[in-house]
Amino acid sequence: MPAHTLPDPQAFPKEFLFGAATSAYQIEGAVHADGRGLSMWDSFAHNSGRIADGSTGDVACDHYHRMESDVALIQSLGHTAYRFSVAWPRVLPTGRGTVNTPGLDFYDRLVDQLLARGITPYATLYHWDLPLALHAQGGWLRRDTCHAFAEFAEVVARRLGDRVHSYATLNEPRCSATVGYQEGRHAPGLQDRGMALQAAHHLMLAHGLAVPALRAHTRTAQVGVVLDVKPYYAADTRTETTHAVQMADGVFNRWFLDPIFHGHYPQDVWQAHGDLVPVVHADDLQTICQPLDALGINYYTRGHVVHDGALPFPHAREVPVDGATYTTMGWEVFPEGLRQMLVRIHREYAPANLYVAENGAALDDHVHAGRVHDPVRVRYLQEHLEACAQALAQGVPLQAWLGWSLMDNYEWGKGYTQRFGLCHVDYATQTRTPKDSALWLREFITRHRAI
Ligand code: IFM
Repeated sequence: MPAHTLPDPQAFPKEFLFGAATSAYQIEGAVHADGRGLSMWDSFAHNSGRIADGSTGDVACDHYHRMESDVALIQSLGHTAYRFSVAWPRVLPTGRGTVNTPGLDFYDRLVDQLLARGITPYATLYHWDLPLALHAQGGWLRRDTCHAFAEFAEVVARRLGDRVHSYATLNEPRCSATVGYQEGRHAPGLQDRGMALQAAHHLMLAHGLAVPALRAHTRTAQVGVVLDVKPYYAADTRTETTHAVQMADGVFNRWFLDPIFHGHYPQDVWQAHGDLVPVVHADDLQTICQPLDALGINYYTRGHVVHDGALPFPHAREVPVDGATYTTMGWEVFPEGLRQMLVRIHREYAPANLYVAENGAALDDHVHAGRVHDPVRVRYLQEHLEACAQALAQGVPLQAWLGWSLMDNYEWGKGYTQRFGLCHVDYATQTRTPKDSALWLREFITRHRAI
């Protein structure tokens, strides 16, 4: 990519949508309000001792009580789309059975508010808040959880129907499975690769079962899934490193893309997992491989790796890149990777539509005299939107770009230590302050709408 080219609004089709994304547990708070049940994240945040600042999502951004003003904020930022997630335990407090009407009403009102303000709703059904009661019965290690998820999907689609433009069954099944069941940094905090592979399989099966459940109650809404993707690059020329790059790509990207779009697991990685491969029933891959209307991808950074035999499979150690910019997550800013992943996914998996469901940077932001100067994020947005424009020019059917995140929020195992928002949140007062990046984005969207 040429050094820092400003994106041209005209490079995006007229109907292209720009907005931001959030997820329920990260912003809603109100964990005991109106009959909400507990999720495994409530339990993990309170009891695991593994949250960097010891915090929980009990209050978060208090969005549950501030939804109307937050939607007004979204409109004031010029956004034309908004991606949120539906908290499963708010709708079905124990995971299945009786619907908690006030919980479902909340999302009904949210969708109405968005539509009334001309903002296109994108809804994700599972952004990691598995009902605690289901977790207690085995969670994603238990096959029956997949069927419970399909029931939940049906409940939501029955109520929200075609008012939602685009449904995603899952957000980042890779992260749910790997970080939650293998690395132990996220709920449920387990550290077992075999369990992670079984959880990943069940998550994808849940996706496959939920797709027809969503379609049964919608006519025009898009149905799809959101995957986190990351391109891998070799940091040296050793053959072992080339192999580690291939395996890391297989574990992160192909393990999910191949079953969902091609109906099979990648054979090279399947063999490398040996005895740890998941239990797969006869029709599972057929169920997982549903025709989809759209794929959302979450893109943040790349992996720049060398082979390191001392590390667990895929033996890939991330090494720093001289001169690169890093966010406070320690993630390299690498916009070219977004263009490459969009083009590659279009060519190898050919989803009917693509959208960037998350893309953003955590930085050390502060409010000074009512302003938040975040030049690194402004540039991050400019460069990643330019990457999207280039992907469009290469024929990628990209429909929307959604930044992560609308506002600073609960960054899971890192608590409130990371600020990803376009809007700064003062957690003591719940004041939202649009950062310079949000103002730049508003200007960009305004110029696009004027086309
Ligand atoms: O905050 C998360 C989000 O919940 C899922 N995708 C990555 C983001 C940043 O880590």
